[in-house]
Amino acid sequence: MNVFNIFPILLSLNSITINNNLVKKIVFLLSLILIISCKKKENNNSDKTIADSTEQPAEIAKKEKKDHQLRNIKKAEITPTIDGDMNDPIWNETKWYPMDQNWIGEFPDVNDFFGRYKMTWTPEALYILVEIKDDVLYDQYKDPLKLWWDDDCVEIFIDADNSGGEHQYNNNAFAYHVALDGNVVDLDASKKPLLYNNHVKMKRKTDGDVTVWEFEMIVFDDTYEEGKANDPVVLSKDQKLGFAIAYNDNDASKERENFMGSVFVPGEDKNQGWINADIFGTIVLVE
Ligand SMILES: [Ca+2]
Ligand SMILES: [Ca+2]
Ligand SMILES: [Ca+2]
Ligand SMILES: [Ca+2]
Repeated sequence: MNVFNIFPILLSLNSITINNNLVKKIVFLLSLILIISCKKKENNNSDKTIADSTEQPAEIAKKEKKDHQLRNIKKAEITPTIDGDMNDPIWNETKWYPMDQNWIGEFPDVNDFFGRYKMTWTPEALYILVEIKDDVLYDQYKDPLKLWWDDDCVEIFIDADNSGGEHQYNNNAFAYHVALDGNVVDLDASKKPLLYNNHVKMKRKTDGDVTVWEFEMIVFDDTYEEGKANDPVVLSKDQKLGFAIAYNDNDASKERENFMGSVFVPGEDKNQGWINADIFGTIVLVE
């Protein structure tokens, strides 16, 4: 019942029987309720005004990478020797992670491909040990800058500030393709492939169908400019980086037969690592 409709009723009651003082008290009480309810309404409105004024337009708000496959990476007290041997102390203390995500091609059987890796760090670099079982090592193009992804190669994805986002023709992140002969290739800002052999050092040893690849990777962030003097990122405890690793396997075909990665990629198109750093996992450097 509307409060205003009560007043005439009360007044008519007054003229008939009810004590005048009592009516005054009731009117006072109802007025008080009316004032309080109006005040409350006012406050609600002012709250909404504040909320509206602080809302940012969607395009201004920075889109942040959502961390996934969050993993702690242990520091090496003794820097591993890059020689393709896994007898360094740190490799005995760290666990294997699988390269079991089918990014391109049919899921390979264990004789065709099996891959796993370990990681560690020092302030100077990231170190990666990769063990690959691949029946045929294939290097059809001797020119390292020709269709480099169609030869057997390990591809290492690194995003120094874990920003995620697009990195196809910029240095927001890197996708280093490391070939059997140790050449390191990625696309640069001019949309051309470049050798980055001074970013990643690799030695490998093959025994039968198993190859041990050992990497030392110096990390550069998005301020990197080709041809200029660039300071590498000094790695430190609690630092977060975007990371993924994959293997392009070709045994005798014109194009790569499959591409096996370390991280699940949602959606139909799994071959996104070379463009989109959002799909990288997140590593945290610990001591
Ligand atoms: Ca070693
Ligand atoms: Ca194979
Ligand atoms: Ca970045
Ligand atoms: Ca192969």
